[in-house]
Amino acid sequence: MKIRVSEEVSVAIDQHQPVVALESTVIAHGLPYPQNLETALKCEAIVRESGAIPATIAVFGGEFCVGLDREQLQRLATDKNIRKISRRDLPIAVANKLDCATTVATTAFIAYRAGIRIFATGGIGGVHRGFSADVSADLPELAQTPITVVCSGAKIVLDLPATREWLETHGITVLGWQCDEMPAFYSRSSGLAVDERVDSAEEVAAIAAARDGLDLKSSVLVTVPVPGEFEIDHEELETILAEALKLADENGIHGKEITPFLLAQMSEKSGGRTLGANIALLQNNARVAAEIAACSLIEH
Ligand code: PSU
Ligand code: MN
Repeated sequence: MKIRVSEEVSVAIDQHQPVVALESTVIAHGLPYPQNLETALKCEAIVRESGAIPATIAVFGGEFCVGLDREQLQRLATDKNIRKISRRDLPIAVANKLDCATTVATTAFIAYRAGIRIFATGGIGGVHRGFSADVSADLPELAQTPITVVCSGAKIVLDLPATREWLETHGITVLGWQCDEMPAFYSRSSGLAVDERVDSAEEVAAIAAARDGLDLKSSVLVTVPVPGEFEIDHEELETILAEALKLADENGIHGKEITPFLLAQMSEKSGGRTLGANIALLQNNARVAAEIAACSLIEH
């Protein structure tokens, strides 16, 4: 498999410096312009300030790219023809030389094969509400990729209890970053337990190292609550989400369009507060991931 790794990221990987992978679907399809570009740049800057090298991942002309330049980030943020790809789309993207944004599934796939072991995102995909046959390919990818994924749980538009059960059944270790409950994306609690609370990056690094020692192939999911000042009350959110779900149903929106549609609707209906929460949690997760990356290398 050919992966185009930027000079900076390539050197960092070779020299065993801490590297954090970042995804691109959130840029192309998860946030509006210009906040998407600003957030992508800010997350990279935060990773650097926290002592690691950022490696944003996308596909250009069918080539897997790890570590993007400003022009590539700009294209992801503005070009309406960027395709959102999951695992099933990988052969199409390569054969047809497409320009694509990578989801959690495909970012994890490429990051792992490039030699990166830590990845930060906002919220993973999961089991959808109402139509439980719609299960994001993020979940099986996490079950078969031994990396550490830092997120704020699964996106609130999903069936969180069903998603939590799926993670358990498939052996994905769910850690709570300084919390005892799995966060619910825009809200800090979900009522769903994590497998273990962790209070430091060292604890996460030790658990991931033990996973490798056991030759387990599943991800360690580090779930980090949205910073308190950006949290959105759960009940208020459910009201907004119910309206958005109804609208999606009326408009026949499904498949890979559903998540971006619901995120945009909620932002509109909350006067931009869900967008603010999403940006805050993305930045915070990038910081936590960089801290974990920095001490993971000492562990090895
Ligand atoms: N985190 C965010 N916003 C996003 C995503 C994550 O804060 O838009 C993206 C991720 O790329 C994730 C995808 O893989 O949403 C899930 O999409 P789906 O439900 O169609 O599998
Ligand atoms: Mn789906």
